[in-house]
Order: sequence, then C-alpha cells, then structure tokens
Amino acid sequence: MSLTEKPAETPERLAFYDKINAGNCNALWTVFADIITPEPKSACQPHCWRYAPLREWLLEAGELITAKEAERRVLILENPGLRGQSRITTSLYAGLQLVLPGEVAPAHRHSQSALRFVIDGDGAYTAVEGERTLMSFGDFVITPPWAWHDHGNQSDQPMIWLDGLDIPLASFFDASFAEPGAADTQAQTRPTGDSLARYGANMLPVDFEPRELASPIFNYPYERSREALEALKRQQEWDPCHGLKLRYVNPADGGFAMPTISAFLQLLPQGMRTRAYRSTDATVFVSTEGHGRTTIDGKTFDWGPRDIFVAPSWKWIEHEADDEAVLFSYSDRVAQQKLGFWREQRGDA
Ligand code: GTQ
Repeated sequence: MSLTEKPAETPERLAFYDKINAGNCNALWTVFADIITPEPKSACQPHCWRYAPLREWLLEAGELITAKEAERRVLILENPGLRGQSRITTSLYAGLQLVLPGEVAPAHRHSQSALRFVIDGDGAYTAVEGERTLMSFGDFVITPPWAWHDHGNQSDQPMIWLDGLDIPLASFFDASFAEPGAADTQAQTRPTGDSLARYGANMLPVDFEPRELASPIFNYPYERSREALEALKRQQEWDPCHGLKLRYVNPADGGFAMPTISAFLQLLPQGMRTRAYRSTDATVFVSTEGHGRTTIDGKTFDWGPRDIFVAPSWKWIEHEADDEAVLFSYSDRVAQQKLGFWREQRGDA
C-alpha cells in the first residue's frame, strides 16, 4: 500500500466493510489516503473582501438592528470554501463589527478569545474586566478567554473593527461556554490606560506573577507599533519573504499575546516583491496603509487600505507593494506551535 493509493476492492472486502460498518467500524485502509495526507488539503480558499461594499452593508445593518438587539452587530466574513460555517479559515472566525454613536454592545463573556483590529472611526471603547480602552485606527485589542467585555461608542462617528475569534477551534474541542453580564455596561474598576502603564512600558509590577494565558496588555496602540516599523525601516534590513515583520507579544512570557491566535504587523517598502512563503497557519490579512497585490496559490488579489484577504494553509504567498504598505495579520500559529503542527517554507530565490 502507498500513502496515496487505496488497495483494490474485492467482493469479499466490500462485504466485509458492510458488515463492520453496521457495527460502527471502518477499515483504515479505505480512508487512510484521505485522512493522513502527505500535505495539507483544505477546503479553505484564498479570497479578498474589498472594504467599500462591506462598509455599506454594515451601515445598512445599522438601520435594521441595534447593537443591543443583535448582541453584536457583525457581518461574518465567510470563506467561499467554507460557507455556512462562520469561518474565514478552518480554525478561525472573522467579522466586521459596527458600533454606532451612543450605542452599547452589552457585556458578556465566552470561552472564545477575541481580537479587534480597528479599521474605521476613532474613540469608541472596549471594556475588558472593568477597564475601558479607547480605540483608534489600527489598534490591536484583545479579549482573553472568559473575560467580561462590552463595547460602547461615545464618539460622534460610526466605529468599525475587524473581529478575529477562535470560534471554530472552540467548536472543534466542544468547549464553548458563554454568559451574559448582569448589566449592559461593566462598572469601571480601573482607569483607562492602567494596563498599558502597568504592563506595556517594558516593565512589570515588581511582584507580577502571570496567572492568565493571555497578555495583560489588552490594547496595543497602532501609534506605537507603527513607530517601531518606522524606526526599523531605516535599517533597510528587509526579509525577502516578509519585508519588515513584527509580532505582538505577551510581555509576561515573550510569547504571542493570545493563547490561540498570533498577530503580526508588517511593512512592505514601496516596490517590494516578496519571495514566496508558505506556512501551515492559514492567515487573515488587512491592509492599513498603501496599495498592492498578493498572489496566493496562483490567484492575485489587489488590495488597498482596509481590504481584507485570506491565505489558506500551505499555499504560496507573494506580496507586491505599489507604495509603502502596512499589513496586519492573524493566524492560529501559536496554537499549532504549542501542539507540534506548525511548519513553514521559504520559496527559492
Ligand atoms: O464582540 O464579543 O464578532 O462575542 C463575535 C462574537 C464579536 C464580541 C464577534 C462576539 C463578539
């Protein structure tokens, strides 16, 4: 038997399969090549969502339902190969959330971890465990597993962000729990900025002992991350596959900020064409600045600011930037690494 070819069937074998199937058994050699594949085989497809129509649909949703009635007013980005499953990749969820001025998305908590990446508007807040953070364009905000969170918009403009959650992972493990808050809005038990001052200044409280899996910082402001890219780009040390790519870090242990989702911010200088790269973590990208195109598994997608695109596991990715471009991205890399699955490969020069 080979890894990819199935043994020939005989009448005796077929009769045998029927017999054992009736007893809830199956013969491994009839399915081996389907379940232990030499390379990842995914229904997930490369795809790009342009922001303009998404924004229109989201604002239309804003006239149909309130954030409170919807619990979360979100349009789910469904991978074309995984329709009806609320997935953008096999393991991750993506949605675009709208909170209108004066609205509140009520407090709740769930097993699933969430990230927010702000793409439109300025000044709405997310409260996590009693602390509010004001959100601006490009901020990366996390909600750890089972943490109370609510969102509110006291600014005068609609606020839209990309939600990234590990919903499919929680479903896979049959480990989803959720609970509504006692009130729509959490009491503020810590001042805004507390976490960032305590944990986000390259210092930690002297007796700090990490007790959570997620980073104690829950807002990584774009201003700071962008500033780091700006300073580093002067070194002209471009990675041939990634340009200049940084990852968001949990200061308590140097790992990723979330237990199941890795997040990154990268800069591609004007005119750069990256060398092909692939890894087993299917990745969701959103551009914050610049224009370009990305070829994934031979399909090319043009993108500009706020457009969202997804690359499946183990498909070659090549970026090309027309002007200086910045891409945020997230994937399940941290989970795969912990479980021993993660691989990457760089293409030939
Ligand atoms: O903001 O808590 O897109 O619970 C999906 C589920 C957002 C949220 C989503 C959620 C949230």
